[in-house]
Amino acid sequence: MGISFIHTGDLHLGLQFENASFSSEFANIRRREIWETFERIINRANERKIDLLLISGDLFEEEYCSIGDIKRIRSIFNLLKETRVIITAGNHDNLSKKSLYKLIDWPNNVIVFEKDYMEKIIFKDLNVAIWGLSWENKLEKRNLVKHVNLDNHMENILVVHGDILNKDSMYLPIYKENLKGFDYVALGHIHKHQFIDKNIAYCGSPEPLDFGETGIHGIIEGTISNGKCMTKFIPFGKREFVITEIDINSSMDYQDIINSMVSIDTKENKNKNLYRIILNGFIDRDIKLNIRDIEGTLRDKFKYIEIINNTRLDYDLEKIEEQNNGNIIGDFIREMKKEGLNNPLVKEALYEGLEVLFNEKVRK
Ligand SMILES: [Mn+2]
Repeated sequence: MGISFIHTGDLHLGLQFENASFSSEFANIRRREIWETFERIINRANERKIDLLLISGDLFEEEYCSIGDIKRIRSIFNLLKETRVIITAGNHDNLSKKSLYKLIDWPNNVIVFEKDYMEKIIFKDLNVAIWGLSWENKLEKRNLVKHVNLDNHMENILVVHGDILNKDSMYLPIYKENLKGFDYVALGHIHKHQFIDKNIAYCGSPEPLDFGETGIHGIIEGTISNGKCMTKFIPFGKREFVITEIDINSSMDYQDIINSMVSIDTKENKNKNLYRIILNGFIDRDIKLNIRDIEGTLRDKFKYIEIINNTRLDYDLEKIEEQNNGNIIGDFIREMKKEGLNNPLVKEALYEGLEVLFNEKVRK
């Protein structure tokens, strides 16, 4: 016996990615992929005959969803054969008076917490009490997760969206000392998965949403049997966001620079993941990189790539010093050389100064 569960949340279905760096075309692709991953989670629950699907808030983006989207979520939940769904609303899908949650009837296997105080739902056949509460606003400074008396003859699970890392948070601060006795606490809000304790966890967003969410994303799967909770993080995201920095130096030619980017990962990963490449260092001033051009060139090698150019144009210092003997530029170079150009900070300062003196800034 025992209970099996999948813990997910922070899907943000319907998100428009207005703050992300993608084109609207890519935003559309990404939005579709989040729907697909939501369906994959449902399929997995069916395949593994999971008892409980715990959704810890931010299932959808209220602002961008229509009633059609909510009906689509319902029809996906309808695919579940044996799994019961327990939903707590977060800040992005909060249960305000005009909440989309309230506009449709949910199937019998789907329960949404409707109050902003601790309530429990009991499934007698599973011998489990599931506790939770939902947000009613976009901000929530109150500590709503109060200590509750648990029935120790049952397993007890808490599902909630909030911030356990900061007691002064505006995003529903949660005090760990109030969580004593729960067999599992399913948290939402922080998009990077993490175990606060072995039975208290943020599942993270199953599909990362932007370059602020690098690393592997997925879901948490677990079982509870006689008060013993076992959990496991399961990588489940279709793609990862990857940020890589590359050091360029002035001996590299155009093709070397292109190759340095192409060689950052395997072909398989480049077809799967989303890359932001940051170019640092010094670049031969005759090369004249056009970053948008390079992104275009590399588009057939990467599923998605964006380049940030932080390089500086290299200077022929000997020649400039000679040409400026006796004026401020010549003096400046000589003084900085004394400081030692092997120190990257000194070289940085010299180039920064020369760019100002020559009145040329690198075009980014
Ligand atoms: Mn979220």
